[in-house]
Amino acid sequence: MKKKLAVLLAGAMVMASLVGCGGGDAAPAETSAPAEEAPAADEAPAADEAPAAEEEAPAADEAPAADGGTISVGFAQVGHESDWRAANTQNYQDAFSEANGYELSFVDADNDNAVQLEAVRNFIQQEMDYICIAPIETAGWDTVLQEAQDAGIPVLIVDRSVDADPSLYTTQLGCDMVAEGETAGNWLAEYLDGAEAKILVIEGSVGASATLGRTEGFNNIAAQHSEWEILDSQSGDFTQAGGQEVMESFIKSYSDFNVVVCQNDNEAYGAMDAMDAAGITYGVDGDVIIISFDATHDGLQYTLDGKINCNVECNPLQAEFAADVIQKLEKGEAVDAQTIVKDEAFVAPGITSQYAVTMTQEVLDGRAY
Ligand code: GYE
Repeated sequence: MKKKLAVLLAGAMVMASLVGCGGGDAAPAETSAPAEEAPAADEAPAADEAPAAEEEAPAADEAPAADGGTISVGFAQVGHESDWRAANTQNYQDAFSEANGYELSFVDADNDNAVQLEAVRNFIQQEMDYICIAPIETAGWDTVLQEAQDAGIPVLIVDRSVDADPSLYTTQLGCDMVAEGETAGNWLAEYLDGAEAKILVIEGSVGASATLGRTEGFNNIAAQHSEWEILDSQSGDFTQAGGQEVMESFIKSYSDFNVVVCQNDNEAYGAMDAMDAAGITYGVDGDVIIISFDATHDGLQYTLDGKINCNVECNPLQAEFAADVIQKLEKGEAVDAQTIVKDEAFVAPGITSQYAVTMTQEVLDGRAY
């Protein structure tokens, strides 16, 4: 519908968003979006028609395309590995509804890189107005991003990040995974207060920015603590079954550990099952400290119950930020090269921390996902 206009805006907006960010570490944008042909008169954004700029992300029921047409969006989602992912998918389906003026083509790539790449290529072939990619892995995106750019389709990298040249996509939005890992490490240092730690890490999916960032952030803090030892670090693939399997194998290999770091809540549920079966106690009254990430509703219930000591949030409700970017592009406004979705951390009752909020029933009641 809005193809030609979107094509023309894409190049200009990448430039503008980088300027808006003061350059950052993003590579200089090129005037890369191929100008196809001049827009027909009825497609040109008339200034007096453009809605006023919004300070905040538009409400979900905000009016859609500036020209009144439906906006087609292809979303290549990671999969359905976790509760976090389910909440994220639902959030996109709600925000990019027909009622809101969108036609959303949703593909669940089931954690398979080839399926995800093919989905993006199909979106390009179908001439979607916009493409959102939640990249399974950081690597391997240059070629297909170039193809999208050659086709003049703006790409939003959402949730996770890629290691491709930033000039190949319009914007990236998501949580700061390194900061999350550092929060976990800082909290642990504060809690242990100089005591020894023998740490087991259940990582997320191999090659995912969520895994790489949380690992890097936690390791940054661990490097400052000679009294800490990371005994092992294995992928549980962000699933409950994966978390359980890795924990079972850790229990066979290590008899002496006092911290388990699970890189998402579902892995923590699996790890708790494995420890229950082995008679190992955990949480505020147990022998093993559990750190988790995501802070989904169930994860926070375990935190409130004192089973998970510290749960570092990653907010899955990110679609409004993506919709805001698309609405800005539709109106010819600049967009930021990157949007960081803010996180908090939560600790079990009885713990007070400068890095985290102490859990209460009220906090849990306010958590919809
Ligand atoms: O932590 C995990 C999900 O990329 C932040 O992916 C996301 C992670 C999230 O499977 O539960």
